[in-house]
Amino acid sequence: MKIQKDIEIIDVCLFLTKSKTLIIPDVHIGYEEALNKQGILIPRTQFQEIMKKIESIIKETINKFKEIKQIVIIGDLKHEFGKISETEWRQTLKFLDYLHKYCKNIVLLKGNHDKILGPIANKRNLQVIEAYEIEDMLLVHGHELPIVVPPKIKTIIIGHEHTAVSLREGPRVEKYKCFLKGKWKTNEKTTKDGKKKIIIKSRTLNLIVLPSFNPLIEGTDILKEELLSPFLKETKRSALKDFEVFIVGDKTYEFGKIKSLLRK
Ligand SMILES: [Mn+2]
Repeated sequence: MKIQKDIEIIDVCLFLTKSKTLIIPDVHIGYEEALNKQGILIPRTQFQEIMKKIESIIKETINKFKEIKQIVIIGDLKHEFGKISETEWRQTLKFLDYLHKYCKNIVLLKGNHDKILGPIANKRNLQVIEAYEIEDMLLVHGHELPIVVPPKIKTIIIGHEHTAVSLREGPRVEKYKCFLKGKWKTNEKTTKDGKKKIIIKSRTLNLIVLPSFNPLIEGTDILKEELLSPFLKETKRSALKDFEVFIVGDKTYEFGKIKSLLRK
């Protein structure tokens, strides 16, 4: 399904059809291990599920669009803060090597969980960067606002928030991952050029938010829970209600605006 001109939703990923770029959101490899360490015992099937999911997404993308020229991992490839466990090393490299079979050009964006992703990236000669520009789009993880948004940028794409929504179906309430699309305003800024004061006026850009990739992380209910990303936190509640919701199920469902979900 198309979320915006030249941007397609493939499961929990986005595909930029012009540059043939696949954007992969928060994979959080090692999440299960971290839960296990906290004493929460769950079967360790997460990585198999992650691999199954990425395989199906890559296949679907190639079927529809023939090739993938570039892959951008939009932050939080791995879960644990601080150190890298042996399992994480192995699984993260396996994940990257799988992607590399289909696409030689992989870009790693830094997430808030990626404090020391560097050593893993070095092993595969990849660079970890803060932000990535493609055409008129700026890709960032979303835990921090960008210091500058270049004038040519019209759309910002982020992950981090793990957006989801709870829907009632008869007596059951089920949580679904979802994409959000809305407007985001940059802050007005004043800088100086010598003695001259320059005011950079506020601009309104398109904002697209991806859900989490990890099957174990359903995410934050955007209708009920507190939002994390400064992109969404700083957007007024009233403006947030105008964001459009795309729900990820057996396929993508266009659900209209947040305010229409609130009435249901
Ligand atoms: Mn994050």
